[in-house]
Amino acid sequence: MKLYTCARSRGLRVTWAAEELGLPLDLQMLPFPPRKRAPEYLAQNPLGTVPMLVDGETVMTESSAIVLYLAERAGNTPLNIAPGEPDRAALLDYLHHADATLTFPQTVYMRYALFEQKRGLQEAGALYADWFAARLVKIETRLSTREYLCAGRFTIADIAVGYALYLTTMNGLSERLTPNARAYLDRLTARDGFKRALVREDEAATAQGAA
Ligand SMILES: N[C@@H](CCC(=O)N[C@@H](CS)C(=O)NCC(=O)O)C(=O)O
Repeated sequence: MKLYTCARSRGLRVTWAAEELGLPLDLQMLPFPPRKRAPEYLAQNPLGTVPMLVDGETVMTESSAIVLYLAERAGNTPLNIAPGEPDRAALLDYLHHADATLTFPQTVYMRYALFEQKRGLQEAGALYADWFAARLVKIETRLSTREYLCAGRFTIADIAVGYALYLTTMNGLSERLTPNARAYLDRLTARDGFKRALVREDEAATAQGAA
């Protein structure tokens, strides 16, 4: 399986899941943003986004869906929750919540408040930072009685949501994290699998000239 990605992008969900699952992944590192710095990538992925997983005829461009695909490919793993098992619906819910509700507003904030300041839309960016902070309520409440989001154990839902929280450490929004979310992020980033994923991405990016 080939993963086209940029270090620390949403592709980190996939690199991290592969480490936790013990699955081999051929990392193809790209400079960020690929649409500007690796335009030849558009021939493979017209969106220009990362990550993109290529597994034979299978091509996927949604990080949370790729993580579920890897868990299913790994077979019987405690990182997944099988159909019919309690919290299966919660797993699906948090896999989508991770990107649609917790990552998306941060990307709007980053675009308008940090990257494109000349367009005069910083206020819109700041409003999306507030929007993100308000949306933390769902995991903050859930984590008040749990260490992990689903099934009383670490699962791919934690990888998907964990990346959304980790993103705050790179974009300046970590001060907005609520207490349970912050403690949860600390637990997740202390995992060996997470640390190995960071090192793998950095080493591959350096070796492939995409740092
Ligand atoms: N919903 C997609 C979003 C993919 C995405 O937008 N990735 C960002 C990096 S985190 C990207 O490629 N940005 C570059 C661009 O939009 O040109 C996912 O979860 O994988």
